[in-house]
Amino acid sequence: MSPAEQAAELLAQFGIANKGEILSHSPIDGEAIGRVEPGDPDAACALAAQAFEQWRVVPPPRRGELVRLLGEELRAAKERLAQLITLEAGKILQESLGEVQEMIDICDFAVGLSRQLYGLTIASERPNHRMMEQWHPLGPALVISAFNFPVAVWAWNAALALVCGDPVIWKPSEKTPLCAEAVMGAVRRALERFGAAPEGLIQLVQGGREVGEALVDDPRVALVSATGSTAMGRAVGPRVASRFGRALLELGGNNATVVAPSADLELAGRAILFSAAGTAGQRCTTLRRLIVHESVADQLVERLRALFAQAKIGDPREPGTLIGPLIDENAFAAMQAVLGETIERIDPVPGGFYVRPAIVEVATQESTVMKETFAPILYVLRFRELDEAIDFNNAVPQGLSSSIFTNDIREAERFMSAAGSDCGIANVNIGPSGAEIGGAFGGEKETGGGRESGSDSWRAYMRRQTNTINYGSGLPLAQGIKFDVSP
Ligand code: UN1
Repeated sequence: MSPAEQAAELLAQFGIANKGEILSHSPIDGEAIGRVEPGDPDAACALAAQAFEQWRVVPPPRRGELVRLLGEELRAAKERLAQLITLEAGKILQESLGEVQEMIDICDFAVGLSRQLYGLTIASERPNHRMMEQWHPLGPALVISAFNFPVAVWAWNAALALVCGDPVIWKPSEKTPLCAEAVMGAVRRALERFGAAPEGLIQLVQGGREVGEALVDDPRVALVSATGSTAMGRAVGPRVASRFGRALLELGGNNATVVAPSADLELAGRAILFSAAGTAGQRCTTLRRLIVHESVADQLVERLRALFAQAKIGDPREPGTLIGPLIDENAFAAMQAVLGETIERIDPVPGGFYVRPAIVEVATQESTVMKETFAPILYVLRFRELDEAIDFNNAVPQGLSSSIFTNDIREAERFMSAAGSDCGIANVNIGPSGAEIGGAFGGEKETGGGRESGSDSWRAYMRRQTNTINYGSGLPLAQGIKFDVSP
């Protein structure tokens, strides 16, 4: 079945209207697979602001019930939603299933969290005083998501925002509008079963840059959580800051893996294949730089060349395919700009941009090595001392993810220490990609500093209030200040 035929079937099953000005294409063969209507940013913000008035006073565990129902709907839709992700984003079905599972996992996490939005009690320096902090809902949260994780990153944000008491507005990538429509089908079913949720609690606003900018600039949007390129973040961050809104940015990565002499090279090889070539090199956590000890470099690179040559590239719907197409011609052009004539294009399905992942040995890190090219290019760099490897790891402007392969506990600990990797994620004996939802996800420097998903990332979706309560009859002042009129 062609992607267009399969999409028509899936859209009918999801009850998606399939009309409007915005056209979606499948990277599998480049053909159009559906249409959606552009949204109205102003109307969405007005409705979200109204919804906030009601939702913020719903008890958090009750808010969690809505997210629990959403998790159930996603479980029921998992297979079909994964098929649509594969059609529209081009990732292999295994990875699409994993993406939907990531949504289900964060729903489960958020349900538990809905009873654990803890504040502190704090020792007061004053007699008969008590201090505490409370976490209150923040306001409407805007989620800007990228094509490469067309639904999971929305779920990370939406599940947390909803239990935290914030309405959600979603501006998905223009490249993956249908996946968003399908998720909204699950959202609608969950809302129906839930019953009394305010209108406009969860909204989808389709559109391009102007729509995104109008939403980002709207003062009714309390939090802008944006995932995408560093260029996008550079535009969004200052706009939000200029109106004193809150921004949560998850931007580009330029992730490295260090392979030390004691590493299990078989394990490292398999992990590197997944991290560097999986999702056709289009994850923000994709491994882009391999920093390998000179004593094992030849052996590892030879093994990787063999693995990269064996990996089946083709239609991501077919079992056995490990690498699907690049998202579009621009992605191919960006890869070609780096590799020139050496780029290996293959043609399993006419109309799509399919490439063999490339291994490029470099002596130093400069020009394109310092940049994130959203395509499967693995630069290989050799080192002698661990300190040098850590310096290489940290020398790029981005700071998302990193990992080390070693069986030496001192090396592993040094890599994770304050003087080690400067990234938001630092792993041992696994690659830099494929994080679980339980940890905080995000990174430093040009990656934007935001943290999403697990741990205490929920705090970004709430406002903190510090309370001091005097239960005595005196009025002692903080810092022992005396301030009174004499009797
Ligand atoms: C992204 O590419 O924007 O850790 C997110 C990972 C995935 C999420 C990637 N769980 O690779």
